[in-house]
Amino acid sequence: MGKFITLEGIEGVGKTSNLEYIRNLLEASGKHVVVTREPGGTPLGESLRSLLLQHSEDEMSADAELLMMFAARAEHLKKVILPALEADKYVLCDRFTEATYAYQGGGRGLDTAKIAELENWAQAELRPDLTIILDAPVHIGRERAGKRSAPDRIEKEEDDFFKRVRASYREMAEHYPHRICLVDASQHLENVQAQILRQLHEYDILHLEQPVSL
Ligand code: Z5A
Repeated sequence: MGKFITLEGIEGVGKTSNLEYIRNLLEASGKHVVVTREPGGTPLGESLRSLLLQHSEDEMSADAELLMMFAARAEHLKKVILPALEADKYVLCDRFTEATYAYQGGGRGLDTAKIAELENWAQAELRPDLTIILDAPVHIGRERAGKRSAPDRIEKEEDDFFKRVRASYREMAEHYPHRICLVDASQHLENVQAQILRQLHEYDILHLEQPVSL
């Protein structure tokens, strides 16, 4: 089996920027890497992503949002993630189920037991080998994201929503330290990358010849 690495955090914290950095590190160490994202990663998943993120006159219910995230995920697992892991590849995914706990659980207030049921159904035993949560205060993420593009349906939420999302991510890192780590993403990019490199080493994803110092 390959390894499954996911990147998480509130909007604008630098997931896209750091995904490329991790891909380069893994490829330089000879791994076959599949980079993908959620919601998305398959034709059906990308169609669901458009439905989930576009604005509409008719407000989407939180339950419909949750189920669409898992519909996209079930397709993604079957068509992309599991075949790649079975072929000993490294799967690097921009968001996964921890985003559902943070956004639909923390942000929308849905019962996390419902999310856990769907997680067990869609994924069985599968959990990421490592989830890196890029953590930064909401105003920093929003400021960075705002410079880049117009907000989508979820990005339109108030700051309080994103504060709950962030709190939920931080709780997950506390509860599952064996597979989830927190990186301080409020720092300069080089510093964030140095922290990521150290975590990849500590979680046994990457074997470095030289020790890394921050
Ligand atoms: N969602 C959900 O609700 N439930 C789920 O189960 C899943 C997802 C899977 C789509 O996510 C939405 O789906 C998301 C959660 C929801 N909605 N929200 N919010 P997405 O990942 O596609 O989109 P996003 O969260 O909006 O990410 P983003 O805006 O693309 O941000 P990012 O990838 O983390 O950041 P970035 O593009 O790499 O960086 C933003 C800017 O900051 C850019 O100009 C960088 O050059 C700059 N940057 C990055 N790092 C730094 C540092 N360290 N210093 C200074 N500037 C920096």
